Amino acid sequence: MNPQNPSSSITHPRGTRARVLLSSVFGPYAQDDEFGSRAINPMELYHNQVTRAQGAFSLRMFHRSWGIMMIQSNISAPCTLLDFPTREAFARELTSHEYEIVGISSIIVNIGKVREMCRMVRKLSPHSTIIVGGHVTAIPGIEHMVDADHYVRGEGISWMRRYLGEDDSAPIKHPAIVSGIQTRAMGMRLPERRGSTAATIIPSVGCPMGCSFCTTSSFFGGKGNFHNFYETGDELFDIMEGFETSLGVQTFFIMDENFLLHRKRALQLLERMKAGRKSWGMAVFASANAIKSYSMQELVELGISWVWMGLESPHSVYSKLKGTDTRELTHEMRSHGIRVQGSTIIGLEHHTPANITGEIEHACSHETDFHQFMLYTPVPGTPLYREMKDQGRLLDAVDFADIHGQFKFNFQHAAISREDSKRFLDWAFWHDFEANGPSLYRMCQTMLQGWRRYRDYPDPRVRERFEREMQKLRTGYNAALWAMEHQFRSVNRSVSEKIQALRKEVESESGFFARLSARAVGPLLLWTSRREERRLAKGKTYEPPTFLERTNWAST
Ligand code: B12
Ligand code: SF4
Repeated sequence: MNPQNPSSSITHPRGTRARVLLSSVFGPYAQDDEFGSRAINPMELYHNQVTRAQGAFSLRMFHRSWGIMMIQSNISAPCTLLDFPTREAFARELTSHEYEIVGISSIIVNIGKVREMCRMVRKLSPHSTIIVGGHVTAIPGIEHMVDADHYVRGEGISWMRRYLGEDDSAPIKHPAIVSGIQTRAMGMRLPERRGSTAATIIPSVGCPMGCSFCTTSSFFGGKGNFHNFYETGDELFDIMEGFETSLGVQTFFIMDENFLLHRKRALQLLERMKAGRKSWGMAVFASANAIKSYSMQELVELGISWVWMGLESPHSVYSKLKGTDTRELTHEMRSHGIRVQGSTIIGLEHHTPANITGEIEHACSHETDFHQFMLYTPVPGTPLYREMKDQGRLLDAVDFADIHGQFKFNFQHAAISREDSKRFLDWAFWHDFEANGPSLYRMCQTMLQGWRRYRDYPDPRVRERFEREMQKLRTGYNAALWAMEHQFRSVNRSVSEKIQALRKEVESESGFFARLSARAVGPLLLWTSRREERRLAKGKTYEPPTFLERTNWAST
């Protein structure tokens, strides 16, 4: 029995014959409502917490609920997966089939929706057993807040397998996941061609570094612990090669909190990629000290094209940053064609109204391609939360729906008020945009630097990857640069001039076709961007579509 989950030794009487419905919480999401949706908390990654101040230039896309996709792929019971349902779609599914088990996946902010979904199940499908899983179960006392039968903390595939009487140590089958859906930028939906979007690979959950505020680390066991789905580079290689064929992809979004920390696995993957002549690209999360344990050549040959890295402040105490100058590291990675997504925490213990603008300016001076800002937030389940609770510093009246790091403090900060926390956060996003320009432009800068450096590299896999990126720069991205340059003329002349200089560099490297693309498509993108700005000003929001997928399902 797993001590985190006292219910982990229980099995369902029908075992794998039980019908299972797995669902994410219902939408719409980007609106204020009584179930805990918030307009500032859309179901989007970039527009929620990275490029949200960048208007029409914000990168917009949705991501499926990978946790329940993983569970569905690894159980042999008949199973329906409902992703991003409306309340009506959830009710319809509950009444149109008999489900013995209903599993609801949620994070903390959406507890109000979990409560409502449990109420609906009790009413519409009273014989179903309700299982709640995902980060929401880290809320202390959740058993008294929602009406479910089991609350699954931590890793869910093995729990569900045990519950259905299956072998919980069987190899993990990775579902085919297209990482982003309905991507938009500059008022245009990007075409969803086969292979054009990266595939998501989930090698593990959790992170052994155990930073005190980190919710994913603590949820999967905290310091020193994590859960590996795939131990070796060989296993990862086989999965990636499979998706190269089935999805037609050459890029992968590696959803692992600290992929590069597992050096042996990463280097084994590199060996296989070299032997198999794979010109793959990879977007990864990694801490600065893990990145520093590789040479730039190793990173580039491994296909690392995008790194999400915590920057924090020069005075931070986290061991993942020890001895690393993150500004220098960012600059170096970009000069090797690796896009950097920095992540900065606003409202650390040492921040004061007097020093915080300086710290934000320092963060922006990294000139990352993308920059996430988050409020320092004690989230239920983390060591930081327990510390704040013991010190009596948690603010009682804060709704769980507002504890996500993009609104206001949920604790008493020594020097910064709750109201000011939001002002500083908003200023950080604005300042990064104002000082460094649109992320789309910054990405183009990095891509050009990478191509210039590696176009003649001896390893053809590397040359090919940068050539693929350059091909995008010569065409669509160059047109986007033209549009950004023109849009910024009246907004910020110096940013406009920088974009123009980059466009000219791209054109001098690429000649006629890049110029043609800029002149032919650029004006269209300028028009769609301006139209998008007007739509956004009127309150336009985007919602993900609903997905319904059945497995092991008898057709009658
Ligand atoms: C992809 C992602 C998203 C996607 C949405 C995905 C979706 N469809 O819901 C986007 C980008 C839109 C998003 C948005 C947000 N997210 Co988010 N997101 C992630 C991310 C990066 C990956 C999730 C994932 O797939 N992990 C891998 C899978 C395998 O793990 P898993 O989901 O935890 O599932 C496992 C277990 O939890 C369990 N399980 C899960 N569900 C169920 C259900 C059952 C029945 C059972 C038995 C078990 C079970 O089993 C699974 C396998 O082990 C995580 C970070 C992370 N590393 O996990 C953050 C994370 C989940 N997000 C988080 C947050 C806070 C947000 C936002 C509020 C943005 C913000 N301000 O940070 C918004 C909320 C949007 C909204 N309105 O709901 C937090 C949650 C914190 C918490 N404790 O609740 C996380 C942990 C990031 C972080 N470190 O702060 N997010
Ligand atoms: S290094 Fe990153 S993922 Fe790991 S515990 Fe710290 S914040 Fe979390």
